[in-house]
Amino acid sequence: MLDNNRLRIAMQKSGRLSNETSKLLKNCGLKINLRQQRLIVFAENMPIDILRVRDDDIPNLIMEGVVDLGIIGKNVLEEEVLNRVSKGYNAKYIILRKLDFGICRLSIAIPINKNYLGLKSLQNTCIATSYPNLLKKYLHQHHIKFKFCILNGSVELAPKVGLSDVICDLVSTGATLEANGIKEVEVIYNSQACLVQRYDKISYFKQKLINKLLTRIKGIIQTKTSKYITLHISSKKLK
Ligand code: PRT
Ligand code: ZN
Repeated sequence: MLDNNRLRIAMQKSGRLSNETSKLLKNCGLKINLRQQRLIVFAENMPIDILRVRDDDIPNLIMEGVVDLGIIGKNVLEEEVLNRVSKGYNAKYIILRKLDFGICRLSIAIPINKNYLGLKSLQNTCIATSYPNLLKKYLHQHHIKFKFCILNGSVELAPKVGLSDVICDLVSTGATLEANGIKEVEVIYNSQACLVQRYDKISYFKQKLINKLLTRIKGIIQTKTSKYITLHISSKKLK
């Protein structure tokens, strides 16, 4: 059984967010060895335990109060929030900070040789996606009725195999769409990795530790986006 007095942080075990997340935690001063296959890693120099899981599990771990913090793409978080709300489950959380990595967008895309005639042309189409809730929210706001077929990966394959001409998937550079003869026509959600805290009451001790981590994270992000400039001038020109 894990010690409840230690802060618990969930991170993606292996995937697009894991390298940046472990770099961030290490730059915060945590002494952790993430090279092992262990699913729980104990920081040696701070009362912090790291849970290494699939990214899709992080929102539930936060909203069920199993972990105190999680580092997760906003796309996965919001998709699960919408899912939980539709089932009547609690879906509360606090975003502490955007982390400036894992930047991507959820977009609707169609084959390159098809004309795009606006959102209305998607009426009654079938759209392949791994994000049915985000897609439903966006299209319902625009009064578009549609069907979706869920694919949990390789969504770009859908038009090639005749599953559906329209897809809705994450895009970062756009290279995957291009390589598969597909073009982006609507951006429906912008995302990046975020530090998320569980909503319910947290002990004073843990909150102090979270605040300390947050101050360090702010510093790390600021240094990443700033440049130090040194220049020499004569003292006469100093003013
Ligand atoms: O195994 P696990 O379930 O933990 O991981 P996963 O395979 O579900 O997710 P993973 O590691 O692929 O992505 C984790 C998170 O990274 C996503 O939820 C996003 O928040 C973020 N992210 C940032 C991306 C991308 N960029 C991205 N480009 N996630 C996926 N992609 C995929 C996209 O689905 C498409 O297939 O990359 C392809 C497009 O990339 P470009 O550069 O060619 O446009
Ligand atoms: Zn996943």
